[in-house]
This record gives sequence, C-alpha cells and structure tokens, in this order.
Amino acid sequence: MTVRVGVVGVGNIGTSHALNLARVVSGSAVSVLFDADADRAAALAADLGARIVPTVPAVFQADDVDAVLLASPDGVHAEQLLLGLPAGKPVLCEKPLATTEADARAVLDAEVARGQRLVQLGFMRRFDPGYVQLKQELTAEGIGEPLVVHNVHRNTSAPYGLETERTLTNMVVHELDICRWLLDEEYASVMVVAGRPGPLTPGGQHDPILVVLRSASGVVVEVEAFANAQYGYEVVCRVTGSHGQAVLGDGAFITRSKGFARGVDLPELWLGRFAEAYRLQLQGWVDALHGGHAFPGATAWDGFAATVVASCAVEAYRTGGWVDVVLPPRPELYSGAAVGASS
Ligand code: ISE
Repeated sequence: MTVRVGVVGVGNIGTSHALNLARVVSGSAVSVLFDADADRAAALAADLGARIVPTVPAVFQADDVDAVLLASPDGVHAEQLLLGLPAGKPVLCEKPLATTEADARAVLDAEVARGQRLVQLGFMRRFDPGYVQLKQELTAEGIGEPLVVHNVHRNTSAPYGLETERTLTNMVVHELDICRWLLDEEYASVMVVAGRPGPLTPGGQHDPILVVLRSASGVVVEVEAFANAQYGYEVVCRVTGSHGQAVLGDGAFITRSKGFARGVDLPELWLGRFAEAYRLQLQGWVDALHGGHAFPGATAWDGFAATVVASCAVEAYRTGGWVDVVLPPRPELYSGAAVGASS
C-alpha cells in the first residue's frame, strides 16, 4: 500500500517535502496540493502528477489523501490543524506547532479530546545523524553528565524580514526542542540578552540575540541566534559534560586546501545542512503509518512544550528579566508508545 499524502503549502520546505515524498521516500506518493498561490501549486502538481484543491479543508477531506503534510506559514499552523483534525488523518506539521501558547494549547486540547495522536511535529534535527550521535555521548561512558549546552544558530539572511520575536518562535524553537530532547528534561526558566544590533537589523529589533535557559535539573543551555549572519547557514551544538565535551557542527565533513588557503564550505540554507534529517524524518513517518506504530519523532506534546518555552522567551525579551517556564501535566495520551495514526 502507498500512503497518499496531501501537502498544504509549497514554499521552500513544502516543495522539498513533496519532492522527497514523491521521489525519494519509499511507500509514499503525493496526491493533492494546496497553496495560497494556486499557480505555484499547479506547477508542482503538474511535475508530480498530483491535483490541486482550492482550500485547506479540501486537502484533509480528499478521498485520495491518507495523511497530510502541513508546511504553511508558522502563524496559521494551529488554525489549519484545528480545521483538519476532524477528518481524523495523520498530519506531519512543520515546526512550530503554533506561534503563541494559546494557539498551541488549542491544538493540544483538540487532539487530547479526540484521544488519538494524529499530529507529529517536523522537528527534523531529532533525525540528524549528528544530533543522534551527540545524544549517545551523554552517558557515563561518553562525556558524562551534561552541565552546559552552547548552541549557535545562524541564517544567511532573515527568512521573513527581521523581527526578534519571530527569531525566537521560528529559529530558536529548534534549539528549544533539540536540547529538551538531548537532555530529556524540561526547562525551568529563560531569559534573553539583546545586545548591540548588527548593521542590517531594523530599528527597534535585535539581532543577534542570546537566549539563556536553565533546565529543571540546573543544566545551563544557551543559544546565540543570528538571523542575518550573511556568511552562510550554520548550526553548532557544544555540550560540556562532567568529564568531556562533544561538539556538533564546529567543523566539516571535508576540509579543502586550494590556492594557498584551507577551508570548508557552508550551505546557504538549512535545506542542504539537514537534507538527510528531512529524508529520515519523512521515511520514519511513512513507515510508522504503514506499520501502525509510533512515529519516532516529535509529538503534539513536544510541539506544545517548545511553543510554551518560546512564548516565555518572547516575554523575557519584552521584559528583560528571567521568566519561569510552567508546563501543565503531560496528558496521558502522550505517555504510551501507541499512536492512533494509521488510517
Ligand atoms: C527555518 O524556518 C527553519 O525551520 C530552519 O530549520 C532553521 O534552521 C532556520 O533558521 C529557520 O528560519
């Protein structure tokens, strides 16, 4: 059986997912596309042998759609999930789950009320071979107990113009998720240090920024996020352990020497850096749908938790002080392994 996927939103990431699902991932096909720009959707549909529909609910309700890939702009994820959930189809939603805590809560409540784990979050770093290896180092045999996690996250240019609060909900949300996953614990508090803005930063905004968090057990996590770094796309994660250090990304797969210089290439965008993670995430999702077993990636609860912390970071940026992170108890639905997602 082939999982027929309907794709909502075919910008950069939606197109990349659609091409992967149609041509690279095994066991899936793309049957239906929607984009607010109908011409863009039609061009991709012609290429993939899919059809286009005029609305988001039409994707969820289509008879030839078994599962939905949601890659629309961040601010409409929650509203579209709420529209789509009644159709009862599994959804892989690009991060973030929502841009505000209230919206994330509404999706979580809707899923809990259905009693079925349909929504998965596209926190693809959990599938990146580098992060997987880094997590394996956080043991007594590896670098020991993690004490401090230093992260660097740089975009060549701000993807949607530059708004500092968006840097928190769109970029830093990746570190909020991946460090929570690496440490296997929640955060207790967060603050944001906004220093001297770079020359490309619009008035009233800050870029780069430093986000500092304390985990429940006291591990310090910091993220330097720079949305307009100009020189390339780069992600670094350096973990200081009780008897060692593990570093991801502060090097390269190859170092080239040429013209009396030695150096490494940097990608312009995240699509290149995380290509394998995106592929493995999609294959894991499709395999889980085939096998009726739990998707090994992020759940709606993980998406909710990341959005709560991002919202606290937004508040910390506005107020300039530490903000306590308070999560409600994790609903029972997210404690077991079974996912009610197979159609
Ligand atoms: C973008 O939206 C992504 O999701 C990328 O993974 C991230 O690295 C980038 O900074 C974001 O702007």
